[in-house]
Amino acid sequence: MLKPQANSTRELVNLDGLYAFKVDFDRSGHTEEWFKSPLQSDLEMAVPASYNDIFADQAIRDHVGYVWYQREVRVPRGWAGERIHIRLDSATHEGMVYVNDQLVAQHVGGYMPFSADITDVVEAGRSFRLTIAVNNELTRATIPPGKIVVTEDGRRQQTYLHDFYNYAGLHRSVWLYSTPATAVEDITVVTGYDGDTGTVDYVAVVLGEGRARASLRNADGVEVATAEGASGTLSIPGVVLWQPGAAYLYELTVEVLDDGGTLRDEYSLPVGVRTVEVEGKQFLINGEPFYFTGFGMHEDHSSIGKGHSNAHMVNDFQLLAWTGANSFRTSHYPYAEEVLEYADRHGIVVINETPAVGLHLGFGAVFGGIAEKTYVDGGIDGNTAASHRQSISEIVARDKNHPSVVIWSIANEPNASEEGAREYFRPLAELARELDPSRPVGYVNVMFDTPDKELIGDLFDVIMLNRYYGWYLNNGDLQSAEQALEKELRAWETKYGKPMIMTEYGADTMPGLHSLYAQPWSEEYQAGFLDMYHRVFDRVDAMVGEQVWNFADFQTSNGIMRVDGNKKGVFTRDRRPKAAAFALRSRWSTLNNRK
Ligand code: BDP
Repeated sequence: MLKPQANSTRELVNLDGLYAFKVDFDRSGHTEEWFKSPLQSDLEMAVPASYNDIFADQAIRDHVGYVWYQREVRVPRGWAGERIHIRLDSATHEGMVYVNDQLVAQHVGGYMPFSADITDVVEAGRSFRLTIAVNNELTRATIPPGKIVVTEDGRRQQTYLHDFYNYAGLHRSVWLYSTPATAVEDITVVTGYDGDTGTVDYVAVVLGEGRARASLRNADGVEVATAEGASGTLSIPGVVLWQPGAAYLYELTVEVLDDGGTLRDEYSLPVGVRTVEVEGKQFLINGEPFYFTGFGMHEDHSSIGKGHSNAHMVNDFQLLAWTGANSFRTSHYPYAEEVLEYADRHGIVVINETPAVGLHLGFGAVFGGIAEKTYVDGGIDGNTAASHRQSISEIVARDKNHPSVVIWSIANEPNASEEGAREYFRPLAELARELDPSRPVGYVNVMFDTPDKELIGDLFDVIMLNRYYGWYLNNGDLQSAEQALEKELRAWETKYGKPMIMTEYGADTMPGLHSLYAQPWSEEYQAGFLDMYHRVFDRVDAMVGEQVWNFADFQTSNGIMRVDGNKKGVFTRDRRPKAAAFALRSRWSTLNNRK
């Protein structure tokens, strides 16, 4: 799944900006065929952004169902004879794309790109009406799952078991692009090294007839290796490895030539040469033990919600660097591709997570409902599993070539102790490994599924734990929390003997609330809480990483446990530091990142 690019054989037009916008309150847009004429609405909506917080209208914010976007698009004159495609970097959670009167693409899964070849329905030099219907509904068959309930007075409400607001809309860019008839359709690279010789194994999928060749340039633009054919190995004498904190990228270019030697297509991809392995209780990058420091994050900002913004992204990365973080987890869904590209360029290590969050129906009780069984028909069942397979396949297809990505996290806090968990997860773990044998695979474990109850850890390479001793348990009593935490970590170490990462630990904190005492919600309590965890991590051998929950405060659904969202951020939602940020900066900038 190659990201579109402009080069000597391909053109790219960005379609971000303002679109006509209409909320489908009566669910009549499809029957009335709104795509066939200009949308009857005064509203305009910016792309990319979530629409929820833009309109000062509760009905729009709470809407469950489709919203419609529309604009005119002109196909460049010079594109005659080329294949023409439309691509949405995401539509949350379902997108239906119409070119004039025709449906050209439909995709479910809110955090992944999809595209359509529209060559046959558009004309170079002419314009067309682009209409996109975006649906925010979540059901037990979607990833993440959710459930729509109907109130007594007939209003539909979206419920879900994950702790972040169900922002929706066109969160990422929209593109029009051209490719030649003979084209590079996909590239997969796997890197390695032997001594100071690096290797880049590449496999290209080529559409149409042509002779493929590959070349590799170093960061100075000097060609260092070439190979003939659609697949092969490029060797790099005196390789410079991609290292955490010291990124180095080569550029791989795959070209397709016709019989006469004329260039038909080319595609270039940044490549970082590095290896990732699990050995005993260690996590190795380039053969050296790596210790993760950083955060679980969210794509979340005020006004734009989950909309991608390069300015906010750069600011978030700068704050990561300021704290001394070397990594983050894309909790709880794949982030915009720009985020991974940035991490590639700056040597930040990523745990890349699918949107499989909320697969624990026992959590219903926590969110004010009832605790249900998870692995039953109509619960997390075969339909959910089919979407989950799609999520895993798509995240690997999109992100397999990023050196920054070192672990696939295939789920966050699923029920891992109930009957059915093994049957559900075994094929998914196998699928992830089959699609990408080059990276460790894990899932993130919830606090209820302690090592005495948990049933699936042996299916994975790393143990990733979210723990809240001192918050949801032992609230305000960090001494008891410290003992309980250490006891549990040692039990995991004994049970599996695998590398362990604390993927979440944190305390809700009101900025500006101070206390001399161990008082939950105060800035001092958050700092003391983290400090306690760090003491324990430093005593447990198998711990190979710490990622605080969360990087910044973020919006959630309503509930008595949330005050305008989740306040476990080390930064506020507008990215001001709480006291804990300084404490982390002091630990992480002095901590030797290799334990
Ligand atoms: C965990 C979830 C995370 C929540 C966090 C919390 O993985 O999404 O936001 O707890 O409660 O259950 O703050």
